[in-house]
Amino acid sequence: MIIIGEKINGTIPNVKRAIEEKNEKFIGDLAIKQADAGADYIDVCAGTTPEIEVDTLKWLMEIVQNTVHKPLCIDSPNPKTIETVFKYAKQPGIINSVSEENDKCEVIYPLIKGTDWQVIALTCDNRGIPSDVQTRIDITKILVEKAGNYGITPDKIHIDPLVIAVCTDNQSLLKFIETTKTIKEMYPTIHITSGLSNISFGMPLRRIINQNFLTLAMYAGMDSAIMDPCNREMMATLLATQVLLGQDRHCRKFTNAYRKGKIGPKKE
Ligand code: THG
Repeated sequence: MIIIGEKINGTIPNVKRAIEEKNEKFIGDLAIKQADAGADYIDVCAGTTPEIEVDTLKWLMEIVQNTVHKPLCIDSPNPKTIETVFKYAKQPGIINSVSEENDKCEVIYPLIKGTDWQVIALTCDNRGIPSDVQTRIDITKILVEKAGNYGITPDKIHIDPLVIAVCTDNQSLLKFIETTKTIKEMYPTIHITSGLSNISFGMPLRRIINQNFLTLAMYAGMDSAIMDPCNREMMATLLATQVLLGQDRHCRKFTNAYRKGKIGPKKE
């Protein structure tokens, strides 16, 4: 599993405050905690008004890069913002994200052409998030085909099928699974990613729903997640699922995480 740590996001109230107060230590600590917990990439999202988004992202990127050696996942709905801050990244990471909305692909794909950068591609377009499987597949084909025009191969792409809250559509997970399986059949080397908390909006006991979503989605072929690696129950679920799916030889990752106190009882 590719773990993208989600905690440096200006839409989270205490992160928003740290950004306003220019609290470098708070942001740096979030980077360290996530890296220690097992994040492969550190997502940075300003979550601010467009006027100060570029400056905020640059500031976040600099702190993370001066604190940990993990690559970034640059998270902005605005491709122009990503284009502007891209040059401040010290090593290739992930762009979050492109989609079939407006000219996103045409701005982002040339930027990462010929590099080791990866990209998250959302299955939505100017009509919004599709409620059916077929439209998600159709959009995926276009996103992958356009990437190919820039020499960007499927192994560099993480498709995010944009899971809808299950209280809004009780077929939501089943559609996600069908989408995931079909895309993996079409492009065996592609990655499938998702946020883990969208599924449970509007529900009680969200953590239980999110954990079970992770297990079922991994079984269907999801191999990347935007998540809180400091959520110990979620990490235990992730590692246990890897064991059960034969993705953890000799159960080594699971037992090592347990020995180090990263899952199960805390060790000091
Ligand atoms: N897809 C893609 N990018 C995304 C999302 C997605 N970026 C933003 C978002 N969704 C993922 N990021 C977050 C960040 C924080 C939280 C949820 C999603 C959040 N955090 C709580 C906190 O940190 O306090 C609690 C986390 C927990 O305990 O699990 O709610 O879907 N491509």
